[in-house]
Amino acid sequence: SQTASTTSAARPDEKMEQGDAADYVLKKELRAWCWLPTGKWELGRVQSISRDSARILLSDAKVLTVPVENLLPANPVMLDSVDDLIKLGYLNEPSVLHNLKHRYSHDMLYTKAGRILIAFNPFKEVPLYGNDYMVAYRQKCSDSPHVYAVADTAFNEMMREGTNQSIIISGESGAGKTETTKFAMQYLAALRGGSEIESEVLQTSCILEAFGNAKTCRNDNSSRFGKLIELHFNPSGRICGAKIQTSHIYSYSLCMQSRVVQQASGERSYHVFYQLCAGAPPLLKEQLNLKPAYEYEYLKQNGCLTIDGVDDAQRFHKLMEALDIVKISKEDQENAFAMLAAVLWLGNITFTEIDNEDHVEVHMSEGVTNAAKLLGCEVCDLMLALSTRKIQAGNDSTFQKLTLKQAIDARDAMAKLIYASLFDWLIEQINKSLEVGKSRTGGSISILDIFGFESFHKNSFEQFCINYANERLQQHLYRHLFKLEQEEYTQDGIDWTNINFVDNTDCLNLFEKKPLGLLPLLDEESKFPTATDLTLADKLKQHLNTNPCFKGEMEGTFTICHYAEQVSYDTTGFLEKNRDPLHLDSIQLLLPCSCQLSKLFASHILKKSQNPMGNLLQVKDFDQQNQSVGTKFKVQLFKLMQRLENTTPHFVHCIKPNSKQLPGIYEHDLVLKQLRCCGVLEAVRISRSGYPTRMTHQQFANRYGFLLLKNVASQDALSVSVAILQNFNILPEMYQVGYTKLFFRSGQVTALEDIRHRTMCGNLVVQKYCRGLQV
Ligand code: AOV
Ligand code: MG
Repeated sequence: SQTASTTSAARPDEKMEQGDAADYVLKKELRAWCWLPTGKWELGRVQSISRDSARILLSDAKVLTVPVENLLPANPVMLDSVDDLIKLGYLNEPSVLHNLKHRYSHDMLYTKAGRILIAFNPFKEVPLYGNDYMVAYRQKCSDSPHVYAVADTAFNEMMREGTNQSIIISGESGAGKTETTKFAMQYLAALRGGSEIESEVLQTSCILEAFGNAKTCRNDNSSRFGKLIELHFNPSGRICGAKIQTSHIYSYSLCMQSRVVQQASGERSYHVFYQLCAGAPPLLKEQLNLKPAYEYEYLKQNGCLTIDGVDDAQRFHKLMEALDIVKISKEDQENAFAMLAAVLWLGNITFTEIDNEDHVEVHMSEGVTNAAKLLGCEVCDLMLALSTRKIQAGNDSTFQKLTLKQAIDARDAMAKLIYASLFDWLIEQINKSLEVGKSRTGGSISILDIFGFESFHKNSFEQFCINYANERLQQHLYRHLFKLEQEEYTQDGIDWTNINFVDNTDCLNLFEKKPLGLLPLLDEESKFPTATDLTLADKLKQHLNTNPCFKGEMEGTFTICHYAEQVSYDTTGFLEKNRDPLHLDSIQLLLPCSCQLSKLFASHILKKSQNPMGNLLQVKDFDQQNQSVGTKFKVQLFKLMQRLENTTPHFVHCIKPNSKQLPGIYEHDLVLKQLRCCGVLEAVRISRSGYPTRMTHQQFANRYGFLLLKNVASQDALSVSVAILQNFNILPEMYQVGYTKLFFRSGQVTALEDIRHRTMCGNLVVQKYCRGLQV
């Protein structure tokens, strides 16, 4: 049996007694330190163990008697700050959390969890980045986990094997995905850097953030779109081009657009509007009749116009510089700014009632005149388009007057359509400028930065789509982790058939399965003109209530059991958002405009909706035969996943340590929730059900060989290893011997470490030496 001195060696100031921990494995594992479930997990010292309860001493000197099965074993102190969770003898939740907290409080932001890199957001500047660090990772002088190391691995693998790589960055809003993406890009651009294209690629972030990011209550610089950046390299490892894909993950009527016309309190519209108003040079201001941001309805409605510590005017200058570097012509830049100003002026258009049936006409104001001028149309045409609907009957057309609500919708729809088109157009221009030349490419690295899993008080169609995307991404992660795990076992010739593995296929089926999945049922219901959000909820409940991932509830709500957590959705607005009706009168107005971009946007939308024969549809043919938003989103997602499927993935998961966006605060529950969400614990669990601890024969023999107390120097590493395993009674089901490595079940090495400690004990110098070592 264990004696007190053996395990407390790591904490020499403490003495402990331990009862006879004979056969019961858990008792055996509860050698000295354990975790108690006291609301949150608390570290305690085992004083004694009786038949089924244990006496535990807490840090506040209280002693509790607790049922043994409620306790979890804690790791020895030497494992307090391992840089890979896989090295922890015990992989239980509190041990993982304790390790991460310890590292975070010492500004060690990065920790590996097997094949996933965990990245904490410090919410402050930390000296971990910049040229010196990049050089250190490039020259392999540092082996502590870092996003640079991930980028380096991806790069080397691409160069060595000629395979395309991907870096998949996940995490909840404000966790640091976009910043991490930039660090990875900077590293890859610096590897063989120095030419023009690298700086062009880096400047795209500034442009994308201006047009696609906004202040939300969770993140002052929240990406409201998903992006996949494909960096192409030539055979010598220099970046030779890049391609950005954005439309894959969001769609026309998703959150991206509604922000243009409306924001929740404490939030802003897209940065670029405020930057333009604050920073446009005098001449541009005059051309666009620009006013300060507080003059525009779309910007001023909730009173949030600035962000602490951000100078919008200065950002605008940066933006113009970036547009220059990416070689967007001055003319195109001015056209784009004109479209932004047009959107702002549209928002200032008001209506007056003209009869007692609530019909309206456009109130003549500088809003209409400026908007018409910027769009390149006649004022009267714009007024007509915003207050009437054209009805085509044969060759005749009549105009139906709009009500106030319809007119406001028409105005906002036009603003949204222009902004979304502008965003797409801008990406297209950037891609043209970064296009990979004809030269042979040596491979690519794609970096994915999307919006993370969301669960709010009230969850709507946006969250439904975002969380569905995250389910897909999660499956990608599961499949690869498991596949790679298997490969490692197979390569080393060990038997892996007894490893269980659970994934989220059931939940994905709930979304996708035809005809009775959430998306097909939603599409079906969207086709009925008389359907409502309540009939949708009923329909889902009727068909899906037997599905274990689904719960139909009262009053138009339902719950999905996601891989991360249960989320309850409110069906209000689902049908309308899924149908995504296009505002034809806007297109009809813009098509003949004299302004180049207005025309282009309108024809683009028409072209995108070509009929199956490939003929361009006329405006009059263009009706609701459009694909639904849900289906479009799914198709985009599949295309995106296909691109990732042919790459070797590297996973980075960002963690937000607190919800206050402040440095130095570690909110235990928040971190735990994210770890559960992202599947890190799940990934760790997958490893645990396998053989998480690996050592080469040589490493093992070197570390424990002296315990055999006989001279083994002449023997080969494998024989020494086998002798150790036998001598110390490691049960055969607890390890496997591979061709090059030994694979251990969780906790097994901890037992050997104990013996090693005991043997080396009594000598404080040695002890100190051991504590400094990271195993
Ligand atoms: P996100 O991309 O994950 O959120 P960001 O990358 O925008 O989150 O990070 C949010 C903020 O955290 C940044 O603006 C920085 O102030 C800070 N931050 C993040 N990472 C670091 C770091 N490594 N060092 C210093 N500061 C950092 V969203 O786009 O909302 O899901 O949709
Ligand atoms: Mg982001």
